[in-house]
Amino acid sequence: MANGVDKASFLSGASGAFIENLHARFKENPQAVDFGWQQFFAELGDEAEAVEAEARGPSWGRQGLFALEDGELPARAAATGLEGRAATLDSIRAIMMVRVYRVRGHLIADLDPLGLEAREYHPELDYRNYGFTEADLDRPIFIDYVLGLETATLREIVEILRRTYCGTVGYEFMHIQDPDQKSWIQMRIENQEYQANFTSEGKHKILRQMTVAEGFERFLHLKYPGTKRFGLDGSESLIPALEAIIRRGSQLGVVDIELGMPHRGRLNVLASIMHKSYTAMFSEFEGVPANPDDVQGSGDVKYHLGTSSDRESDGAPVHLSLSPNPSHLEAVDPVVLGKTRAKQGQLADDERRQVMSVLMHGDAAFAGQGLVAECFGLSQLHGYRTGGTIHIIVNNQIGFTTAPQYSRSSPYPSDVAKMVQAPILHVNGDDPESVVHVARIATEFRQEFGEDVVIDMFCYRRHGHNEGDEPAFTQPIMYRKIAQHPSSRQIYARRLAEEGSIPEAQSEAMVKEYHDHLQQEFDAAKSYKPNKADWLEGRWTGFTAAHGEIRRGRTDVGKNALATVGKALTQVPEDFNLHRTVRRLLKTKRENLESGSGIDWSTGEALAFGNLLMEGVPVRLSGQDSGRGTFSQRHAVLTDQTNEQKYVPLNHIAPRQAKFEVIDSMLSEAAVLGFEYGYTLAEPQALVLWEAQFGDFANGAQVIIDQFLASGETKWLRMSGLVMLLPHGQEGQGPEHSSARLERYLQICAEDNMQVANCTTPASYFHILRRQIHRDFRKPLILMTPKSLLRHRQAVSPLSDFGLGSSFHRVLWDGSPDLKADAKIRRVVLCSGKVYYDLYAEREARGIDNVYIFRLEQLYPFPDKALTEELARFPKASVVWCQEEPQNMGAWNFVDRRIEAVLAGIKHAAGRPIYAGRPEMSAPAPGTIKLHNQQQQSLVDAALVI
Ligand SMILES: Cc1ncc(C[n+]2csc(CCOP(=O)(O)OP(=O)(O)O)c2C)c(N)n1
Repeated sequence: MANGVDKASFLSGASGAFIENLHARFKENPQAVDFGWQQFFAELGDEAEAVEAEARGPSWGRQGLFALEDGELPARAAATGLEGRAATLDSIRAIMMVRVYRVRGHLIADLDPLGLEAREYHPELDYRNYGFTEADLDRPIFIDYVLGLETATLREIVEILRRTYCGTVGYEFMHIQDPDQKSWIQMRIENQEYQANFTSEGKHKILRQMTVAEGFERFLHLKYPGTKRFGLDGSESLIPALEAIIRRGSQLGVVDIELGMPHRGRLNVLASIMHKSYTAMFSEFEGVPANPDDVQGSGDVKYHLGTSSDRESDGAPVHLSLSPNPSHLEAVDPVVLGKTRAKQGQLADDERRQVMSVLMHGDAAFAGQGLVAECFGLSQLHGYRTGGTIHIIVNNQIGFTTAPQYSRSSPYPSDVAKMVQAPILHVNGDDPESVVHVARIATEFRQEFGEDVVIDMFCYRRHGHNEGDEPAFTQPIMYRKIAQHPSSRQIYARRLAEEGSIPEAQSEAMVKEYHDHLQQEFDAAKSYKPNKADWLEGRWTGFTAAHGEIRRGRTDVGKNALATVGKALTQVPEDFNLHRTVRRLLKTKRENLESGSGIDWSTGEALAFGNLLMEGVPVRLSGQDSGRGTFSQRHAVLTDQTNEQKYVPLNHIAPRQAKFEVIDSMLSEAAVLGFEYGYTLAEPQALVLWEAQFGDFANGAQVIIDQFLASGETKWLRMSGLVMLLPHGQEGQGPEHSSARLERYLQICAEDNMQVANCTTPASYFHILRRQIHRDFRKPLILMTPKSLLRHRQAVSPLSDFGLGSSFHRVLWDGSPDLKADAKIRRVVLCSGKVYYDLYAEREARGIDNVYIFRLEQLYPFPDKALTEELARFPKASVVWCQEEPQNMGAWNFVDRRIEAVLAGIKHAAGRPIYAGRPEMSAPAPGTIKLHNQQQQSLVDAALVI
């Protein structure tokens, strides 16, 4: 600040005492002043003493100011010359200090229940830093209603600031650029009307909640010592915080809260907030599975399970849903957001005030997991916004054994939330009233502004990471402190007794009463049997677990419906100024639809979407650049070339159609895929698709694929009909634009968990998409999608393949009319995806007529029945599996033994398939087109040459 300062003019101002004081501090310790001032004084060198004297100014000036009586200041300040200027400066300096308290007060707030770090002093929060001295403490200063007062003594100002900004709540909100939001928060903090004043009934409620939270953990500790429960011990105030959010939310119109949380305190939340029965929970501790025996699935550990509950808050119904989650910290966040968005759609909650997400986090995970930032990134985007999430960080100041200084580079775990300028409310977990207070502010903020807000609850973890873990191996000092530290409930109960609100005997009776209740439930748990699994309810009523072999569903569509959609696809409003290439594309599309031939991939897709929309099924497609399509193929959103207005043909088919949403997503894979997966959990009646830019990038979302899509149904009895569109194929584009890693998906296929397909025709694609909806169960569909085939002359379908009587086929026959009779076929080539067209072209070029090519349109569930029938036609032919992927990738390792089993089943002479494909490779594709072409040529050669 002092850099470049004109010394003369500066010193002639009335900032003398300020500079004097600063210089004195500089002399004592140069580091104690701002860097700019350090430079300033250093530059002055010997002159400094003289400057100080000059800065002190004429003695009469200061005396005059000190001589003021209370209340005289403003008038005198205005009326006088130098005195007025000095008084004004006092005001400015005091107001500067107020401002700095707003910015930095949290740095010395009493946040840590353990008091591990000395946080009492911060130089910028010292009044001396503003040119005041002790002698000024009782001098009145005109502060012009800042802090609600016209005039106050310095002592009063400091007291108010300390109380407001450095108590058991530390506020971070000055980074917010929106003036309305900032002043709203400031008002909630500074205005006396909004302070946390609890009635005796309110205090009683909080104590009761703390008693339940603590009592539950203690009871489990007693009955199941050393069993993992990831207890809430040390962070019990989470429970009153959640209760406050539910109550205040309900008062402000919330009817549904979607919750997500990690392991810590989950059982407590299940019991205390979700009201899961104690008997059910105790019986799970005894090892009884959570679901009845007749329900399939491998289940999950108890601290991952979710549940939903219908509660009442002051007579108003509130639905709560806690999502099940994997161990992977923060992975559930986008899933919860997607669920919230879907539910908002169902309630037509366009304002997003009725359905709200609440996400709980550990401090280490919040700071460390990139998904948190990705979710903040989604929070205000048009396709993904959910009206603001309340985040609660259960900041127990440790992550497993890792101390905060090793877990993050930022001062607080919450700093990542500043990327969206969320207000951050740090609070001491040992002060449950403050916790409830900030929970209310957070809820009100969310309802008022529809944006994210963070509660960072400082607390501690009484035991090890889990209850069998010894924390003193790594944090002996912290744990010595914790051992001596009374529980949050004890501290609160003592405080209430001291202030005369609730006598000690009463709070002790509360503890005993709750313990006795748990004991009764514990006794009842011995005979408890789960009788009903909580799935296929609500929106899922009428669905059933997948069964049987025939699963085509009715996917065909009548001529008229096809024509109606086709017309809408190729029409734009008269005055809409299309790009000429797009105009040409639409023209060709129209001609093809009219002639009933040459339907390409994107038209097949649009026909699938459009007909679903006409049937009342919403379609939601999100992915990077999905509106236009990565390969300029989709053009689902048309752009007027003069004014950039958008037109979405699929939303103009018929007046009563469902809505088509196509969203160009944020450049994230994990959060967006997680979001869409969450959407499907809440909305089985919509077709939801996520599209990777190239299939290669989907591995950025591997956690969502492994932990949710592949295993969600077996672990948690949660079905999903999500479609993943993954552009895939060897086309010489190098290692990162060639492979969707088909092998990865096939490797995690088991127990009928999902479907993996690689379609070769637009009609096949059309039917497989529609099949997602026209069945009474849901399974994720992993679909390899084409790139060059989007424009391949042969990769087209006649309109009749979409019409009545048509359906999806897991195995497609050879398309050539020029082949020899079955008995003369010497080789059968099995393949999947784009390589079919390479094989076909080469076979034609070479005039080969005794090689038959089958396409496996679906790889899982494996079409063994269809293959059995088809391969039996060629009992003497050799059988080849041809793929363009390297041998250690693609479908080979998956189909190899399955084809062998089919061959064995029909006693086929071939015995087992021969491999024709790329050799094993570490990167999925070569980097040069030359090598690509060589490899492609030789694999096609190997497949065709007998
Ligand atoms: C993605 C991921 N990586 C690692 C782990 C292993 N792990 C489980 S809990 C934990 C520490 C979490 O610390 P924090 O987020 O502060 O929560 P706390 O357990 O302290 O409540 C770790 C590293 C995990 N579950 N998920």
